[in-house]
Amino acid sequence: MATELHNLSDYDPAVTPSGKNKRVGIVYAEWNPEITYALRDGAIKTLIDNDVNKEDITVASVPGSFELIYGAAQMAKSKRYDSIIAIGCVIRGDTPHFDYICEGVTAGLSRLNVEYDTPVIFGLITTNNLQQARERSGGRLGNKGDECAVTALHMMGREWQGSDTHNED
Ligand code: DLZ
Repeated sequence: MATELHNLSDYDPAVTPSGKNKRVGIVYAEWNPEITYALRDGAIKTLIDNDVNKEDITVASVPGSFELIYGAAQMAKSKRYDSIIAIGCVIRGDTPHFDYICEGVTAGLSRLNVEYDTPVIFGLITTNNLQQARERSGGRLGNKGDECAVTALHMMGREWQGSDTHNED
């Protein structure tokens, strides 16, 4: 989450795993395009900056954030990706059923993380107004797309069945 002390675009390249030979699917919502296009472009740039080949990034759009669940599920079922980033933006002031959409997308994407072997990264911005969304999509608080890309790199770079995740103590 962005705070006054944490910029979404800040990360330490020294501890960020390389994305070499990794394949990433990005699904983004066309609703609030000013925001979601900026998030999408931030994610792509950060992946490429960290060695993911441009050809190994597949980008698909869906009409609104609710459809991110279906889009991400199709990508997960294909088994073609090492990680999937789902990007959307829901603005409370413009959305009478804000809570239903946010809860639906959160529950749907969470479920995919349990049902499939591909990590799905949560790139849904939920804000009270457009200004807050702008601040998180390349503005004052950085770009959540960057944060999602770095999170994907970490999730793809870990060894889940090996000793890496086991603390001997
Ligand atoms: C319908 C709707 C509304 C009112 N607001 C948003 C929004 O702020 N952000 C977003 O991504 N999508 C919105 N949608 C569209 C829904 O996500 C979905 O596409 C429709 O309800 C059709 O399933």
